[in-house]
Amino acid sequence: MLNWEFKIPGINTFKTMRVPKQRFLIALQLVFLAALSYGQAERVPTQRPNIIVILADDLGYGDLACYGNQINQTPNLDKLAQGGIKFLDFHSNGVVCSPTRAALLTGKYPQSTGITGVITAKSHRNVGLDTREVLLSEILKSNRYKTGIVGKWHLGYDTLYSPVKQGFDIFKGYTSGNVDYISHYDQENYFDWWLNTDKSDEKGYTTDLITQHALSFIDQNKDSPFFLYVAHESPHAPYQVRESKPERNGSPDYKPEPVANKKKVYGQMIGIMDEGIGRIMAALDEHKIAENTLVLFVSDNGANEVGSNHPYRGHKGQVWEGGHRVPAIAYWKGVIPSQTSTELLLTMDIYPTIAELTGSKIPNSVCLEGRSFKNLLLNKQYKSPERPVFWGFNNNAAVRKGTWKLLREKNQYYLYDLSKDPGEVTNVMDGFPAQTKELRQLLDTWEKAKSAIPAKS
Ligand SMILES: [Ca+2]
Repeated sequence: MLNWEFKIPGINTFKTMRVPKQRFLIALQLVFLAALSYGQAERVPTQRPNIIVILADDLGYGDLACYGNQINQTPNLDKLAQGGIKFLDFHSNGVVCSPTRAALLTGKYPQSTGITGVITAKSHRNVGLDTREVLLSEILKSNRYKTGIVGKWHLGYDTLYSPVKQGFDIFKGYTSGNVDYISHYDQENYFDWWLNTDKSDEKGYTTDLITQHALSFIDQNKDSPFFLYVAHESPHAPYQVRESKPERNGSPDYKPEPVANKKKVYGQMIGIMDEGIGRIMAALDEHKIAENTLVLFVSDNGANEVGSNHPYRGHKGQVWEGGHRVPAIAYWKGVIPSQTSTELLLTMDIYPTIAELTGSKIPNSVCLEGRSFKNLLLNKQYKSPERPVFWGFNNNAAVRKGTWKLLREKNQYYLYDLSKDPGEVTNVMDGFPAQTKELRQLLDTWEKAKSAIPAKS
């Protein structure tokens, strides 16, 4: 056997080693392969990455600077969109709050869970997401993840339905659709700020409290895989910034001062949320876990009239695009390459995606309706699922297949090819009877199946 001589640097001197030729060639190959992989933009992600899902409340498609807003300042989200995937065709499953949250945590259409509408503070005090559902938090907890939710729950007021009974190790936030950002009373004047199952008179502006609790959760769990659900209140009403006076104090007789410039305050509220997201991202870098953490940002439904769903029609509560096409960003330092995606995705797809990414086992009894987009995130071969997708709220509903969308509002049907008419301006139902018939049948079948599931809200 021939021995080759080469030199490697020692601390003070060069040492000479004698290495068999074969081993030397293998080593050379390994160095070559390592150099090749170093040259690629993405790294192979870890087996059990941390997951942070940030849900904005009522943030419209056109509300962020990176989605074309000319007024609102969102430098941190813009940075994530620039460095990760900016989704252009991502949709909330619901057009109001509770249904989308049910879809996120169950991986199903909200109609499959009975959460078809808002779990209102007034009329649904005893209603909640069925505790027999196996939530995303539960499968991650079973996979030895630390799990936390900070912010809005809105899937049940009674502590029977508390997040800490459904897979979350901690819950710091509120159960209602919204709370006063300063006093933490909800719209029915129930005090609504919780640390797990106990009410907590914690002082502070809601958005800042959510950020602070997110930061301490990350700090406490940085050494183990974690799942953090940051359910922001921003920019949902009431329109308040840090220095605003409370609009509610628990008394129905309290008369707050009217908000002078709602649009301006709305933009500032988005800015404060963005600032908090910047702090979360900085914390990931500081703890050196950014390359081990997937961050998903998405809104729970379109904006109301105060915000912007530009360039889409309609708003929160409607099945026009503006009600459910939402800003969505995936960011994972060093793993996800910078790109824009036009894939059609929904909130319910997040559950199976995270389950697959983290290797979390989904019990056989669970029938997910969402589809994993893991390969899209990892820049591997990804084939968009061939599927129609549906929305429903009150008596209005919509179905989308490919670029075609049929919707029903106030018992009137409308058909659009979104590739030609994204703003849903001209109803082309009369010119496309075959598409109308197919989509109508799909929608009828879906609605019939879902109507067999009792609605709770
Ligand atoms: Ca909402």
